[in-house]
Amino acid sequence: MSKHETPRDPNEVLEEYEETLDSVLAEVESPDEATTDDDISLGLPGLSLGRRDFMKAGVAAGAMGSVAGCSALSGGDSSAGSQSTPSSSGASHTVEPGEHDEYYGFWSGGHSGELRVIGIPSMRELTRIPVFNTDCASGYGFTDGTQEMLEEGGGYSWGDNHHPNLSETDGDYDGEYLYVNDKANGRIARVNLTYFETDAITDVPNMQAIHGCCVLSPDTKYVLGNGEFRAPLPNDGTDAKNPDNYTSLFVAVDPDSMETQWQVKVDGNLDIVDTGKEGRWAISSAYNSEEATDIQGMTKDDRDNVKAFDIPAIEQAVENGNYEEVNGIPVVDGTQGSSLNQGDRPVVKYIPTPKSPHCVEVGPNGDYAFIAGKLSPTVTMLDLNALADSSDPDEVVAGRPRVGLGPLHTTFDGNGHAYTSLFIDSQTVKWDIQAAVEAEEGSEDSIIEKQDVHYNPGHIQALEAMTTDPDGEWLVSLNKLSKDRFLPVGPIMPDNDQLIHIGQGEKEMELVADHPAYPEPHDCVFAHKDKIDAKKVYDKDDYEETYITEEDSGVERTGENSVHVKMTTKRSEFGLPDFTVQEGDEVKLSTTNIEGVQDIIHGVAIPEHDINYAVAPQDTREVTFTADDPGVYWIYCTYFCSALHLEMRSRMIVEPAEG
Ligand code: K7E
Ligand code: CUA
Repeated sequence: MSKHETPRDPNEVLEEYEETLDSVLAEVESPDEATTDDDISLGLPGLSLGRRDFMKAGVAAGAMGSVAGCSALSGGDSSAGSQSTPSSSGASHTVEPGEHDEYYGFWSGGHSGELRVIGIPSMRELTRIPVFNTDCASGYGFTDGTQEMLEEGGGYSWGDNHHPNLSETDGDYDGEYLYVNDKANGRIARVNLTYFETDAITDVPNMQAIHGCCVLSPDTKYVLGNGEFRAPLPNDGTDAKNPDNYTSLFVAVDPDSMETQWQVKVDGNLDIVDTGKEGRWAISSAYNSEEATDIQGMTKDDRDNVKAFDIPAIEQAVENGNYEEVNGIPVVDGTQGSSLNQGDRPVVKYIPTPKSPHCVEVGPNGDYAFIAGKLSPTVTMLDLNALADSSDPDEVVAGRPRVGLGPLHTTFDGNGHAYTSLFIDSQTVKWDIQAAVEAEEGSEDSIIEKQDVHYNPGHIQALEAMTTDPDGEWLVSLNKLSKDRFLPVGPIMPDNDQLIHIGQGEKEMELVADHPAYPEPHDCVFAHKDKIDAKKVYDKDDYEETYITEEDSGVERTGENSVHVKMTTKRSEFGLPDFTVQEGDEVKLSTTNIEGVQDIIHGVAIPEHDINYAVAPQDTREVTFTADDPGVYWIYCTYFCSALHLEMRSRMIVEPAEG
């Protein structure tokens, strides 16, 4: 029986809530976490709150639940487990066997380095796309083209992807590409959405961590990246011990050539970035305006400077030659003291905002940028239309509702509502955008309801919320901790992605599903299925590789110590039953899958040579390796392709070198 059919007694829930609160308080009272007797740290570095504040916040949330009889009590109950619950509003996220989901969801995979494609609303994982990692199932990072791409993209074996972004035309997704950052090594990658494969990786010069990443709306003129870590420029050992001379950079990468176009250096750290809808403003959140190197220093001040990058003004500066070239890249000076920031068209505007603010999301019509306070319980709304004439906070701040503790990210339903994740409160708060503009700063008047999530959410994302026309209906809360929600699987627990029904904003939020996620998604983005045209069979015209026919199969000696082996794959044989090379030969092996039928994949595995890769219908893949040791090596197919799959084999015979 579902919890919805037997709603719980609100008093019982309140009591339970108080108990949880007590145990949280007991936890944070341990001496190394408490800053003073009266202040408690809540697990978020640098944050301390008066205990009474915290009690108030907790009780208020509980009380709100009981008054509204809202889903925080019925649907958000922690015993829902890893199953989905039938929805009391009739919203179903079930997708029947054989049916397709309505939306593609693209999840960043954090330090796993991959992307995951998840169907919405079923939350079924459809595939994974290796980006900064290697993947032995597909052969990504092992085949010639992909290995080179990773090598030229810095040669790292891992990356930390946070922010997936879909390419746009006229402010809407065009289904062509997805761009994602590597926070670890300062890279930006591109994924081709025709074949769902990574096709470019750019190792951006002069930058260590690229954290925030977005495309410039409305037509993807640039892929923009935020340098989070301050470092000397150039970082060549000079001035290494003098943090006063460190700097943070903002970068623009060309979406077609994937080449770095220009950078802007700024004061303080950059964090997350999003753009307005008119191609002029890129807004970056920021922390560490203090320019410190330790946590106490970074969180000292009450305000940090959000930066508004004026893209056409920056382009003008580059065109006028107002830059310094560092490692081949034009770097424009956007620091506060820069001459480029003194006139009436500064390249960067600095807007003081409380406190170590984390996210920036620009709302659907491009009027406001929403900047969540992280260490302040507020969201600051910047009026993008007022920005051209002023950067005075009194003139450009359109609203500042008090939403709850630890606000991190905001998303939209397209019907005037904003939804903000509350890391510390473990809630999603829904609020009215216009009401927040009309209310006093710090007022809670705009808040409509709060939904408990489990636990500690980072990003939240509603359907197509980053376009000019969001679709509403579903929202996903990407919760960092799952604690007790799933069967224990050892100490490294999954995250918990929760699906929340929001309708068109007219309904109460309703939690409908829990989905464990392998570490560690940060963000996701959704596109309606009609906007993406994924091919099921390769089109050989899209690739330069030589297509190999059955007649081409054979061994060609290309040098004294090198051979080119060509062979086809089809059910259930390789084009060569065996082939012979000499010890020490460099072997280039090209394989074409000549099948024209969808979903018939063949794998090419060569034992003891560290080789396995997939060849999809009409695709050609190549590997190059050295045949070091004489002997017989069975080559076998790793995709179960037919009833005679086990028999699908070839032999590589390596003859001993003479003498
Ligand atoms: Cu995790 Cu967008 Cu990198 Cu916020 S970021 S949570
Ligand atoms: Cu081809 Cu199995």
